[in-house]
Amino acid sequence: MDLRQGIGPRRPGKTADEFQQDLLSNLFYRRGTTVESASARDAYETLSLTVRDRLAERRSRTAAAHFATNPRWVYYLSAEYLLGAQLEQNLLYSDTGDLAAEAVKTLGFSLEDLEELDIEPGLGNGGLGRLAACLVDSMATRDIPAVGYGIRYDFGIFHQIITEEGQTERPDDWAFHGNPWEFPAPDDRQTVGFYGHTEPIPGAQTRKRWVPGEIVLGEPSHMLVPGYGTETVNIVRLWRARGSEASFDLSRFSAGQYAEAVQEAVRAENISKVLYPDDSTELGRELRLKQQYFLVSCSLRDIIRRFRLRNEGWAEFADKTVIQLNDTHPTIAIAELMRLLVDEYELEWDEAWSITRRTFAYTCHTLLPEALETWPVHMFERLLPRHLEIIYLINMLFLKEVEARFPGDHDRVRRMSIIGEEPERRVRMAHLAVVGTEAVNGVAELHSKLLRETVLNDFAELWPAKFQNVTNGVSPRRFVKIANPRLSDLITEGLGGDDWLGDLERLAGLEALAGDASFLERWRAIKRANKVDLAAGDPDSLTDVMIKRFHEYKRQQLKLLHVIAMYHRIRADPSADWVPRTVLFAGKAAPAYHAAKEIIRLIAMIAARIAADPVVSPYLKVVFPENYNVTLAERIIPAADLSEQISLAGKEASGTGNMKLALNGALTIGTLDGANIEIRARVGAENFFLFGMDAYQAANAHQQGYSPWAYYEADGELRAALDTLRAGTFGEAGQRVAASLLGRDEYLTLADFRSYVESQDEVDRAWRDPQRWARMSVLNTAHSGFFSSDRTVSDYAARIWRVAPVPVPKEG
Ligand code: HBZ
Repeated sequence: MDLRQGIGPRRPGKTADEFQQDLLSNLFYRRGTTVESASARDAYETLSLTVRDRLAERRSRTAAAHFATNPRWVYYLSAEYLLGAQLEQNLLYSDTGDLAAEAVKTLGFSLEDLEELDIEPGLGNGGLGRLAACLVDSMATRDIPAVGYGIRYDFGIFHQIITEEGQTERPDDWAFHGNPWEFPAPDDRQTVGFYGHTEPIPGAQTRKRWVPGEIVLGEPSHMLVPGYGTETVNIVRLWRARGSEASFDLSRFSAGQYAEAVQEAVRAENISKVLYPDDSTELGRELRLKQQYFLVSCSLRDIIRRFRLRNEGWAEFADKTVIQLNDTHPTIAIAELMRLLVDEYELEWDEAWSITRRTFAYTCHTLLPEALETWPVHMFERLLPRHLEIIYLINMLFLKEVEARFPGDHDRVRRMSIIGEEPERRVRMAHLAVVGTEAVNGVAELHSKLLRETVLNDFAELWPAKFQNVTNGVSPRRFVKIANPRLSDLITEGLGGDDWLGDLERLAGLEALAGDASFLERWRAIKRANKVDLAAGDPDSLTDVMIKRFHEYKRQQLKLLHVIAMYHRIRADPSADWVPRTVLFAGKAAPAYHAAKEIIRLIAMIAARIAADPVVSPYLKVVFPENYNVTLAERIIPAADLSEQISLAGKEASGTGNMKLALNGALTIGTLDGANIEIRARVGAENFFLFGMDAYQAANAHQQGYSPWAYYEADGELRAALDTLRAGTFGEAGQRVAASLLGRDEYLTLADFRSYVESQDEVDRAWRDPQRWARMSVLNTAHSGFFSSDRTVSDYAARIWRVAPVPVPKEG
């Protein structure tokens, strides 16, 4: 007899009264305070717990359904997650927004007051980290049994401060006040080794014993990831490094050596102390490799533990498990799984390799050669001696395969090796990722094509079927419904229901309204109201936004040349009928990326100069709201008229900001790069401002003797803009940016300038006809349904993961 039959936790109620009661109970019993003395933070924490309980109930049913089904699981391994603020999302996903708004009034606060206190776990740098968050949202929404694994950094992406001097950084102690959304799971902690040496095992061939020199504990906690319009609640499990009990040296402490007593524990805890703030430039620091292995080692043991709950042996492991590697950061997992299977579980090499290869899949997010991770062999050997041996063996067997297919092609063998020899021996993580997985995907059509044709060309020739495309997407819940409630209401009204939030292609129904003058009028009024809320500039001006990380390939400097050209034009003819613009930049630069920080400094200078100029400032304003993050993006995107997607063609893998902006009715000015191409194909060339060379022209330019000076000489407006910078009108920052553009101009900014300015003139012409602009805006939203991350997840599920949804029964 099941003693628990009929017994279980009291389920959170659905009525307003029950919500209210739960809120008060949580205030008394979990927060330990009273209505009379509750602070705003008490109220926020209490509300969060009350909402969390509703999701936790669904979580328990999800776990039961998954356990009963023993399904194939998706494990998403990512060093970064930019989850965004949690309260509004969880209110929406638990359908308790109205109940909560009523209930918190009894504590003396409004829901808006409490949302202000909601923190953002900034555990990522940019697009790659936010994509991970959108994908876990959509996996839950599509009822896919999945766990996201990551690192619980104590300090997330730095807090950015903008002054006239440019960017300064402050640490981001995001969980300083605690994190009510997190469940610690100390019983599932794991032990991770580093350093040390390997020993042969008598009689064994490939098996070895690894004796680590340092032991660190990984302690997990998880955050709930609810699906929208479904019962599923998945989790993101984040690991935090801890010293073991033995790492505290009591004898030293007793001798008064306090710092020495804790030094080992501090060393251990440093592993999850801080997120590396670089995107796409590798520093090659040992601590980063340590972080990567820490994530991988904890997660793989957890995955195996979970597999073992329902399965025996290894025969079914690869059928029940797919592990998606979010870029190369977790790629050491391939060697780690081999080590576990061969050394610890004593499988034969070939069997272990067959399991490993069938288990993993790899997503590449870049084309920049400097962003392809490699590690010095000597560092690898010191930190992970056994893994290096395993990689050598993988490589030897792999290169034999290459030789057999291409006899005598030694150059190809050298190019494809997992170990690069020049200028020093390094482990090429992307090669390991391709060799050790079943599928490799790029993140937009052009990107996947260029991967096959360029950086991974040799591999694509060897294994053409392995290479796939899965175009990125974004969560319509966070980036339309939550970010832009006014537009969401109008869309729901226009489409006669809110089904579009779970089936974004339904937005196409808006096309029928694009000719309806009163609908267009309301559409415009919403954009204006969103601009008033943002309060960045005159709400009647054209709000022109460039929001993304600062990187030379993204070409914020091209936008600046256009700003300077506008400045000159207005000064030359102040009484002409100029289209007023508010140019908004937001984004962070890696603290060590000097050229990018110089561009930020220059923006700050130009913004101040224009603001002080009575002739120009009525028509042109440059603003730079500091500390761009998911929360700020949710305020800017709904207010944008124009979306700047102006990277040099062939450099931006996909972009996802481009999708968020188009979905919110911004028109794109962009190059034929990344997902811009797919956006343009869907919204229509007539509703997209295209400029610039294509990826093939760009790839050949330098080889064909590209000279920035030739463009300088030939184009008077460009020359005037550059001369202003060179003259020091905008300080040393301006001079340095000009010197870089007239030096090598790596990203062909000058070559695309004229075409960009002409396209911007076209933007002005379109803006002068408000009806036309509004129509184009509606059509952008209407035809961006493809860019839902729900669709992205369905593509992964069908083409790469081969997983089926597991529906979770409703409360019964
Ligand atoms: O991934 C971005 C791409 O630049 C962007 O085009 C794409 O849309 C997005 C999602 O696929 N890549 C990144 O965001 N990369 C990183 O953040 C990064 C972080 C640490 C690294 C390297 C890259 O060491």
